[in-house]
Amino acid sequence: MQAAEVLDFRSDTFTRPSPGMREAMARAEVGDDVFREDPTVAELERRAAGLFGREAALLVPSGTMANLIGIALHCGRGDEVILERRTHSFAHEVGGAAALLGAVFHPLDAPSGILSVESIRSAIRPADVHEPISRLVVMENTANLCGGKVVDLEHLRAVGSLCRDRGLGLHLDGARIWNASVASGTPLSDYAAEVDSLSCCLSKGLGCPVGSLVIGDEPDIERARWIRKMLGGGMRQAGVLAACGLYALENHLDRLADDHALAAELAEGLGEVLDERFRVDPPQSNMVLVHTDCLETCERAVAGWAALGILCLALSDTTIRLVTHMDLSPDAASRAVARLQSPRERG
Ligand code: TLP
Repeated sequence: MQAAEVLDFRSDTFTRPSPGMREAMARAEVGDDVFREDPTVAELERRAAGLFGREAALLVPSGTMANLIGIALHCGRGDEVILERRTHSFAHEVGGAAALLGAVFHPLDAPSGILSVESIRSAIRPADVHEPISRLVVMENTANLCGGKVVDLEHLRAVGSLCRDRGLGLHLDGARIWNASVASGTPLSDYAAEVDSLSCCLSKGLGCPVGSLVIGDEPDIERARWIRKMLGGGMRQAGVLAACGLYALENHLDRLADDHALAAELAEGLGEVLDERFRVDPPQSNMVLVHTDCLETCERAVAGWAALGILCLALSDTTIRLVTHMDLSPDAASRAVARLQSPRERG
């Protein structure tokens, strides 16, 4: 008997380069990108800057480095970064901005995971010799740890306007800005117009093996190039990676709508088969959050589902995240739900 296919909902970071992408890598023209001699990297950076309607872009190895650079563009030692507690830069980037830049995090709790303009306004410090200087707001779109929520353009615009009025920078962690754009129909350039700097990842829903971009005005991106080198992120024949990015922008962007539809189908199915210990959030993009009544239910569900070949991650003691992506088959949601149908198997 054939083993059941593993349905890997842990993250869209688990996607592997497709055959077409591997061919693009093999064909890529390359050079030493630290010397700015890699034509494929240059093309990707030009293409991305154009897509976002900004002056320049820089390819970096990871979303973590892209955000660190974004923060470094605005903050020196002792400068404060206002962000929601579940923002990736605060929650999942190893405290890098504090450790490496000396920036101070000022995390706020927003019930929805998305900071209101009012909460940012009241978090901005007065000019007082006792207090750190509020320098930067970091927003995330989609907001990962609260279930891939889409920040709408009007809200980002209002935050941007507050930041400009009060002299703060605004950095957008757009690791999944592609998903936000496809889900909301908002052009990437409309989001990018509201922020000083933006990071985005090629290595998540777009299916690339490696790569993120920092996007913004030319002088900032020129500084970003120096910071990248300082962090050890200058890459040599990175055209093989940039070729993946170019391929993904051409072939994998619009199809994110399929991932969103799969997430919606999965959420609906889970809502039907899981019992009252579970509550399923309706997804806004490619993530489904399942809230459980206690730690034990959560742990038993993650382990029990894994035994059924359904892989997912616990985001907290009581929250499970399932992420849809291009390496799942179109029937992955119905197959997962079918496997969970027997009460004994639910965890
Ligand atoms: N997120 C990963 C994990 O680290 C949680 C995931 O599986 O979702 N910003 C956001 C919003 C992210 O979700 C991630 C990765 C990053 C930045 C960091 O990107 P990488 O992993 O390339 O450093």
